[in-house]
Amino acid sequence: MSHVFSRATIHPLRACVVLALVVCAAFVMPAIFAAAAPSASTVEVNITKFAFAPKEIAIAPGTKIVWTNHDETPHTVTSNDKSFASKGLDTDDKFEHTFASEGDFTYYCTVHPFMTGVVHVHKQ
Ligand SMILES: [Cu+2]
Repeated sequence: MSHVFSRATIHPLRACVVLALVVCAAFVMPAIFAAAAPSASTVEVNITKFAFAPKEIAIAPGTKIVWTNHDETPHTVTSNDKSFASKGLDTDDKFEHTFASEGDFTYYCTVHPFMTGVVHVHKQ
């Protein structure tokens, strides 16, 4: 009886170790590979207090930027060369764009043209 009991108490510990290894393999290893290949990443830009934050950002080609409007006021993300343009973004709305090629891309909010930002896309 005591033999069964001790197996029952050790087994969850083993399961815990296995779980830790699985978590390590599932999350830590991809993170290491992702750090080695930054071209497939996503970067967040916040729209808050009538400004893009960060206003200026440098990324590698292939990076996706996700803008999120945290203001109570609608804003847009509109590039000066019209290569990308969001609809009017209400509170908590998101807009994303993947920058495939190198260059400097300036953008602004069509509702508030004083709101400007720039994305520098260069191999890093
Ligand atoms: Cu705006």
